[in-house]
Amino acid sequence: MDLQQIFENTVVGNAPRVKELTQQALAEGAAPGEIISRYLIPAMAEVGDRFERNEFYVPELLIAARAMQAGLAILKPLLAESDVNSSGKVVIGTVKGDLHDIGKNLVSMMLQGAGFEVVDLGVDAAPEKFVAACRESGAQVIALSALLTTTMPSMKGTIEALRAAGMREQVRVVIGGAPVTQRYAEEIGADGYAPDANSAVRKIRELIEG
Ligand code: B1M
Repeated sequence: MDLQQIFENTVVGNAPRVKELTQQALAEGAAPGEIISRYLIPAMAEVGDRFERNEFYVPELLIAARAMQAGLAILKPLLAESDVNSSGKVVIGTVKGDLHDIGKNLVSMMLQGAGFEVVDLGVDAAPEKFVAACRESGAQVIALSALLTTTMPSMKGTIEALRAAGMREQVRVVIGGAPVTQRYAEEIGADGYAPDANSAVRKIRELIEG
């Protein structure tokens, strides 16, 4: 089959077709990681470009995102199968006020695939929720995702909440998301920044291994 069809059907938001094509691609031997990095992620980048050019509006973004999730839902268990032994515990979430979760879900999946235990708080997660989840789970790392410039300050808020709870020394904080940069991580006192899902896994492993 022509794997490019996965890209094309994701861009136009045809979720049932993306599901079908993803299943077919796997049956024909395509690697789950390749389907994600070569077709699903570039499709969302294309959708973002069309949005910026005023060729797509919010409804198109939404249906494209649903189509991508349809593919990811099939791929997720396969990534988790490559699990070895637990590499550590991570609390992940999209920060308060922010509803974007595709990138965060990818990072979560890659972490699970790399053998981490992941507590996923979903979207719109307040600083106190991260602190409580860390306390309950004993996680060594918090991974924060933000896609909006207006929600980035909640990353700083989460670090402050950790400090106020007396937990800053035990928990490392890594941040990511399209508008986030290494410079911003340094500015707010985060322990690391990751531009994509693979580097998030690398960075978190580095921090846990010390
Ligand atoms: Co929104 N949106 N959106 N959106 N949306 C953006 C982010 C935007 C850049 C579009 C644009 O204007 N060009 C813009 C933000 C502008 C800004 O702040 N500077 C924007 C806007 C404005 C909005 C609304 C305000 C629109 C409106 O309502 N008027 C609204 C806000 C809602 C809210 O959150 N409160 C909104 C809504 C939505 C939808 C609901 C329609 C939908 C989200 C659906 C969903 O997530 N379930 C949506 C989408 C799909 C997008 C774009 C098109 C795509 C985002 C995406 O999923 N990318 C986006 C434009 C763009 O990014 N080009 C846009 C694919 C994903 C794989 O990449 O999330 O970057 P990404 O994740 C990467 C890395 O960043 C990194 O790894 C991932 C994998 O490589 N990463 C991490 C992410 N999190 C990490 C955490 C880590 C480490 C790495 O932890 C350590």
